[in-house]
Amino acid sequence: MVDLRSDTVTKPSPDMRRAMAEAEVGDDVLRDDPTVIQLEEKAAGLLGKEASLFVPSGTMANVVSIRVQTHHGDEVICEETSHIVQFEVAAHAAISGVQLRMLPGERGQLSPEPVEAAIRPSNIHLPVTRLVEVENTHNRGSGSVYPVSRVAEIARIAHQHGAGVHIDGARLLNAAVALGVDVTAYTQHADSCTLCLSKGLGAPIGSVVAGTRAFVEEARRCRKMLGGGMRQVGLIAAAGIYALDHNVERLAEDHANAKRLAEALAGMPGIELDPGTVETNIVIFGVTRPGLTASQFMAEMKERGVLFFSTGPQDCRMVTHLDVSREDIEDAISRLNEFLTI
Ligand code: TLP
Repeated sequence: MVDLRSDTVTKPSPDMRRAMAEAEVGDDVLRDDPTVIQLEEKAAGLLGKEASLFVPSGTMANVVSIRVQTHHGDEVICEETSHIVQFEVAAHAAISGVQLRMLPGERGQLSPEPVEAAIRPSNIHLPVTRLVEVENTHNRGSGSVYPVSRVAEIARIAHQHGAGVHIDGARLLNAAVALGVDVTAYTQHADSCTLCLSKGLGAPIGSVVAGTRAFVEEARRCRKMLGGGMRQVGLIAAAGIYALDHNVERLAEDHANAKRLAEALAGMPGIELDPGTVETNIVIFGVTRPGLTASQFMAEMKERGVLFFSTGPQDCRMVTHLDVSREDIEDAISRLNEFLTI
């Protein structure tokens, strides 16, 4: 099976498992786990922030970030296909009581002018625009990478109007590697940012959320409130440290594999795809063969050993990651070709 469902499907390598087995641990709710502290310091340094917090998932990272920086009844500006809107079980309405103000974007990206136009003036009838959220890379935007200048301009506008900026950086290192920039080129503009260790970086569990020391202390209380206070979790944090030490630069291989896959798919009958849109490790394409839906295509290819998800009635997503080699990609390409050229 070539598993292209998500970069979340990676399994810890033998070396990563060894690091986990050998981790020093303690009760992290009591701040006694040296491995978690090491991971949090390392991630804060990487992201150029005062502090960071280890959380179980990217969803919880977004939840605590938004909860800490908003009040019930506030508004959060975001792009309409962003993960916080589509795939977080309405957590931000349910837990933070915020209204998401969804703006249309281009391949998932907000533009500065509509953000500025959407910021609410002070008026007794209106909610307060408290936060602007940016997702980079953008999942449904087929892994699109924000230009650094665009994030800087959006943040300048938000801050000028008294709103904060949150980056959903589940795949932020993919963006940094794709552009060949330091990740702080983005994070310096954000009040809070997340990073998933369990996606392209290959750890089995976990994300970090970073910001000022005061923000992270509040985020820690919020994590506890949500039941996310973990005990001897250095076992898992060790995988995160291993991932940051070994699996960042190699994201470029995933990007090259996604590009190869996209270029091959674009030439197959019944597929609509501009390979120019593939900047990182996510390939989203249309299925145009008459009578074939995306879910039928998915089921047919599962039979033939290639796994991926449909993302709409006629759209599919394939994601490359460190458990998929170039040979696996070539193998998937020939199986896809075989089916589509029948
Ligand atoms: N994305 C997953 C699914 O939830 C769709 C995937 O397979 O791509 N932000 C972004 C941009 C994400 O893509 C995801 C996960 C999250 C946050 C949430 O992370 P987890 O799954 O750890 O809660």
